[in-house]
Amino acid sequence: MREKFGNVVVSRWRRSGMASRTSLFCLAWLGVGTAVLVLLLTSHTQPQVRREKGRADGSSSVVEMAAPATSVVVLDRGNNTTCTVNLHGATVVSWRVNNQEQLFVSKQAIFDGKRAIRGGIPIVFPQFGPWSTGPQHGFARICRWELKKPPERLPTGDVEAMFQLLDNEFTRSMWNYPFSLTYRLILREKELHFNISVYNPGAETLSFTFLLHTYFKVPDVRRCQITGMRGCTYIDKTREGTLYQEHRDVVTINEWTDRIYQNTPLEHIITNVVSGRKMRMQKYNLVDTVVWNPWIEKAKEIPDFGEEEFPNLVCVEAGHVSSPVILPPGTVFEASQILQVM
Ligand code: TA6
Repeated sequence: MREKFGNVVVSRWRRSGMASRTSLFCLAWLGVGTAVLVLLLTSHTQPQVRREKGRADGSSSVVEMAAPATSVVVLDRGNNTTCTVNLHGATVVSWRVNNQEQLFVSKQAIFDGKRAIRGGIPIVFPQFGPWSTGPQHGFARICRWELKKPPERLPTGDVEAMFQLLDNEFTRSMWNYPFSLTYRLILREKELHFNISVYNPGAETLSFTFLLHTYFKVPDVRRCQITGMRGCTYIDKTREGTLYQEHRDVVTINEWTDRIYQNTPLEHIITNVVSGRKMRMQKYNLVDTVVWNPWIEKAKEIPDFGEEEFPNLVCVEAGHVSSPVILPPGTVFEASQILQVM
């Protein structure tokens, strides 16, 4: 810009050049300063979260926490109906139906990517209970699973996602067999569907037990009733594993309860779950049902569990545990569970 200042013009330019270089310099520093400020601000308000872009239809988001210990996958069906899965154990840590949480997760639960998560739906495989070559309830609930298929909205409006665990050095150090464990979840309006398949790609027959260790959130476990156990035999782990037969139409819980009901029917109804509603559990190829509540004394022995929390959960766990699944080479074990809020 030529202005009639003689060399001033130049200098303005120059000055203006100088001025513009100085202001550019300041602007640049201002920019850097602002960026740092924003970074600082955002890093404090939402620590440790980097949200990857969700699908256009909003059916999903993958949230990666800074520590690789915790990655969660959110299936979002809309209408405040979501299912959140932690890749640590492919543990469902939340199932909200119209914004009502259906699952119990302890306030003392530890998310360190090492321990099993105390609550939600941990997956028990390949060993239910104490294990000579590995941790109680097996390694599936303490392994990091792969997100095989990110959440996708189906033509029905439901949202589906798939998770997978393959044998690795860690699993083979306890159970030296190749396997492929796949877990497909479908989030429906008032239902959550679980489809499990275990494939044996190896040359030897596999023998394992499997269970979905579901922690249902309840206002007061003393008011819950569980149907479908009448006539079934059960192993009572509170009485040295003695075998008994259930004579009641509905099972109620008013003390430490830890029972493996054998050959149970395909369906159970649990009453007085969240907001007094009923929960239907339907299961296929999961022949047993474990019922557990640690009550007062046992609750004190569990480090990642609040002593006062025992009234607010009931574990009703569909599984194949009282006898092992025998899986010859090249074959697949398939099982499923449907939870429905009634
Ligand atoms: O499924 C019931 C049960 O086997 C109980 O015996 C109790 O040990 C519970 O599981 C919790 O086990 P965990 O290994 O998660 O502490």
